[in-house]
Amino acid sequence: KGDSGLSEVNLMKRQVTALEGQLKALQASFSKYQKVAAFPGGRIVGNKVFVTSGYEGNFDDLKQRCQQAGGQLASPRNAAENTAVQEIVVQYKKSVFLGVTDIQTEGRFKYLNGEAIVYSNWNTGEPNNDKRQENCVEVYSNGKWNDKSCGERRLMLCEF
Ligand code: 293
Ligand code: CA
Repeated sequence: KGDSGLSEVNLMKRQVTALEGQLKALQASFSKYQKVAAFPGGRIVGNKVFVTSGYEGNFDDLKQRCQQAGGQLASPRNAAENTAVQEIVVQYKKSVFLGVTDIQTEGRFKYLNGEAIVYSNWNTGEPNNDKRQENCVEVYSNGKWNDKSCGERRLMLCEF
């Protein structure tokens, strides 16, 4: 019986470590769903949740507020995610700013982490950089994208 007690302790230590990992993942997942449950404008698409509080502001303001909340501005990476964004635009009757800009290099739209966009849904004739001052992206109620001045105020939509 000498070292069997010790190995049982080691086994339990491993089980505790495994449970700690599972608990951490569960807590992260739960905190996302809590955010959706807290606001009427939440959408769940796969692993991602989109949440708005109804707040409106310019791009820098919205970007900072999503970050502060532990998320980032909505950055739809496929048609299903874009449809979820569109539904929220329709529900609130307000267009949103995406976490997509060509601030760094005109005409090259990127996510906020600097990655080139992998999906887009530009309206016909967009992006047109109207008056050479449109580096942000808004979403219309038909789900189509328009580049727009970052100084405009739009609905805040964060993703987690
Ligand atoms: C121009 C031409 C319009 C277009 C508009 C937007 C502004 O006024 O057709 O809808 O620009 O691109 O962001
Ligand atoms: Ca435009």
